[in-house]
Amino acid sequence: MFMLVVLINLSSDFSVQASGQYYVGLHKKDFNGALADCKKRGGSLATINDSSENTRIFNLLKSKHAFPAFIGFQDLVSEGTWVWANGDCNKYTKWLPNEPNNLGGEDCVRMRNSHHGSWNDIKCSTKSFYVCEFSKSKCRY
Ligand SMILES: [Ca+2]
Ligand SMILES: [Ca+2]
Ligand SMILES: [Ca+2]
Repeated sequence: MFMLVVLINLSSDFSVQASGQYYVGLHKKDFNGALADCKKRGGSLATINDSSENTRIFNLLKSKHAFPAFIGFQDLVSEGTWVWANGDCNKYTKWLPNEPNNLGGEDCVRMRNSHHGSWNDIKCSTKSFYVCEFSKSKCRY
């Protein structure tokens, strides 16, 4: 029922995917702004649970020309300890070669349009596209 309400609320928004599981933010925001927008919509920044979900989101972002885009992965609390914004304990990662490198202090993550949607850590203040997800986390810390 809750999901239905979300879908109705978002139905007028041009950037909602038909399935309603994800939402691609096309107005660039920093990480905190992106996360707040996802929560306002009833979800969180996307947690990528496996390679098939990475491919789904990669294809979705490709269709919207929305690279690079924030996902819900960050090491803000403890440098080098990466956690998902929605509390999911998922261990899947898809870092680009030589990433994460924390170059100048990078604690947030964007999916890039290279290496089939691989990830790079980036400064959280970098305004970017972003992808929200509305499904529940599969597990929690
Ligand atoms: Ca997910
Ligand atoms: Ca970092
Ligand atoms: Ca980096």
